[in-house]
Amino acid sequence: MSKTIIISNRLPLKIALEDDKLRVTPSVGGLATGLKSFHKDGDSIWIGWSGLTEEEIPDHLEDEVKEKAKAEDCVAVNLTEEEVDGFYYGFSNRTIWPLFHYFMEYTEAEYNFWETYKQVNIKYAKEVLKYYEEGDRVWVHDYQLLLVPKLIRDEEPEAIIGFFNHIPFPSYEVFRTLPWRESVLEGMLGADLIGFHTYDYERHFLSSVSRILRHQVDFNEITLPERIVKVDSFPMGIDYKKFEEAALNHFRGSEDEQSELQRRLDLHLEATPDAKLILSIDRLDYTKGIANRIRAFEYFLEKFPEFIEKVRLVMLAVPSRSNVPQYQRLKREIDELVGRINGKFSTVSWTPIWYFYRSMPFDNLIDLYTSCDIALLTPIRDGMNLVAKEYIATRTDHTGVLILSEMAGAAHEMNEALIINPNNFEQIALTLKEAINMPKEEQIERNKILQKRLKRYDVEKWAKDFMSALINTEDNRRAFESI
Ligand code: ADQ
Repeated sequence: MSKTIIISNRLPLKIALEDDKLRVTPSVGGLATGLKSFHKDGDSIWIGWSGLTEEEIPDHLEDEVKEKAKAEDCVAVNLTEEEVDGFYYGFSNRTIWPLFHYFMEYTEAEYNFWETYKQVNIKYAKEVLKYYEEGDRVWVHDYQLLLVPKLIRDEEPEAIIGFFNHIPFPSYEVFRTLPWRESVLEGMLGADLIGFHTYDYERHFLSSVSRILRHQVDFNEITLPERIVKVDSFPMGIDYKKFEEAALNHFRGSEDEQSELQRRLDLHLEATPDAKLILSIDRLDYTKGIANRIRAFEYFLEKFPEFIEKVRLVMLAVPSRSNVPQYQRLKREIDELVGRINGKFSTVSWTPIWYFYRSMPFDNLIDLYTSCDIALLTPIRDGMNLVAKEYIATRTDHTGVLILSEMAGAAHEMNEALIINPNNFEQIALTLKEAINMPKEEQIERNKILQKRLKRYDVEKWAKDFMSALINTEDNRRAFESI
């Protein structure tokens, strides 16, 4: 029977070494949380890196790493420290990530990064080829593995290969600045189907293919000499039921079962019953607009001092890529901004910002989603943004207001949210005021529409849509061969 081979940089589980023992935890991040349910339910194996470098794994635990991965239908790719540096922290996160998010001033064109990226992509492709059998479908994910589709195609010309890009694809004018632009496009074109979150990213990609490689592009099909590649948008959904169910259970739980975080949130609500909690959750990343958000919040408190002691920004930032200099600088900037604003506005009984810099267990995420009246998500650029969708899914009484940046892919599907430009502090301040004063009936009306849509287009539907489009490309191939 044929299977699906999922391949991504990281596995959905993270293996760490503690006191000479292996500890397995779920991976955090959009791709892992989104695809996990598809992987669990279907006949698939998942190939990716476990999080431990070759140097970190003691010889006597090598087999155990493989077994731990296998127990979850996963295969761990071994990477050395040097490979992780050049491939992951280097080319992926210092070249492609900033470039694709329009942070050109952060984009480094380092030849050594590119060389390691190529080598590591070959390593991933080889691992896939070990498990590939005729009739299998291969689904490659994200910007760390842009060359893998072609590397597999070169060895298995008949393979059915899909590629999904989880981050934006930039406009041609930005993409063309990449020294290795041809190789990157050719790598992706090894796939039969290339998916993006939005129509805009799809158009940008097609325009780069036609202008850089000069291939014929008709609507959303690219004609190569030997086959046709289909390009389409598949906006990724969330595991809606999981979030809805978790929120419902949360309200059913007794006081004894409450987390410390929930007790603190409840204390806040008791002490200031008419105060509003404003939530933000992101990986600590410059694309997420965290510093902008804090500055906009400062502007809001200055412009509308009547809200002092009446609002609180609850900000969860998950540590991410802390080896990359820009992330270290951003961390310092945020620490300083939070300190300055708390110092400037705090009263004896109130601090404007509660800031958590850590990863939190799932239950605590639910505590936050269900307790906060407003979610303020202000990315400067974001492929999709699943947090926006998760917040809405947990609002089981349909209240709550989502303020969302127009730069997030999710904004295309969430028109009923309050959409803002993350660079416009004036607009953010006015929108925060609007959100605080929004009547319950209006909140309910907006959220019911959003919930209906998110429930229908959940992650399962997303994966199924992508897979059926991938299977349909076989027809394309037959049609092409008969010409
Ligand atoms: P990310 O940049 O990681 O994903 P996002 O889509 O918001 O961004 O996903 C974050 C995920 O991590 C959410 O599912 C959230 O629940 C989870 N998470 C956040 N904080 C957590 C914490 N403290 N503990 C546990 N889990 C936490 C990339 C792209 C996005 C795109 C996704 C999916 O950058 O634009 O939406 O992939 O394609």
